[in-house]
Amino acid sequence: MTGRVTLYHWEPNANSGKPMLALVEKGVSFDSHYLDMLGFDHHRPAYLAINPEGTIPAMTHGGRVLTESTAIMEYVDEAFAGPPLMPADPVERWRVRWWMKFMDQWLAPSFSMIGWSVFVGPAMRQRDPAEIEAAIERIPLPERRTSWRKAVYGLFGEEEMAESRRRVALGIDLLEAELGKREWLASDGFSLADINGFNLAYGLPATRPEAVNDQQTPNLIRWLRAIYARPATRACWALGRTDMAKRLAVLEEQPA
Ligand SMILES: N[C@@H](CCC(=O)N[C@@H](CS)C(=O)NCC(=O)O)C(=O)O
Repeated sequence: MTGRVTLYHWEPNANSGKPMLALVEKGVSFDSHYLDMLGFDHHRPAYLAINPEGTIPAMTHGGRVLTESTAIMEYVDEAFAGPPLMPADPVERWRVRWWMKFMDQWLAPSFSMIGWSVFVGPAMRQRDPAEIEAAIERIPLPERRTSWRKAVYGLFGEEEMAESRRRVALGIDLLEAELGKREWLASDGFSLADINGFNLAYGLPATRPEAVNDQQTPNLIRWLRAIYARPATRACWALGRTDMAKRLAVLEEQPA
């Protein structure tokens, strides 16, 4: 399959950052189409014509439209030349997929709930309530409308927030233990599991310095620094337009 690649993405972060980093690691040139998520760009007709669900990211390759960030990464790895981002060994491939499923299904929603509650919600409450409510009404997926309302009106329950905090703490412990076993998360080579995990965890040394630091989580910090040092990661994070990307600056510091 030939044809231009266009990636519709927000900040290099979470689901948007996954296919971004996979494309750059593979050396695939692509048109970057930045969507301002807090400006509701992804709910406008021009983007809904590409992804009717109105979630980010999406990628077009020639006439194909691809959605779902992890599935897009696997497509990128298989459809293009460049360094392989999946190991050859079946057990290591299983481990990559185990980690990606665990992160996508179990851990990322908890990171997301905390992020939406402490970042998206307060940012939205600075704006005109009528404008925000009209924007929420235009969201195609009912479950996303619910999440936006919970974030904007501060409706995340204490129980669900506590469960999210528990999962993030457990996720940190599991990553630290796994990264004590080998250089990269799922195999001896850099893989899609590392791209996935970095997009989830890169902000932790800045946002949770008491839990993620050289003393308590040396393996996790070593791994984050190693990924941040890769030219592809630098190139990707340079595409960020908000202050979110600045959280990476902590990774410039070397252990004392
Ligand atoms: N499972 C999808 C989730 C996509 C998703 O929910 N993306 C978030 C951004 S990380 C989004 O579009 N949020 C904005 C919204 O729901 O309006 C994937 O991995 O691509």
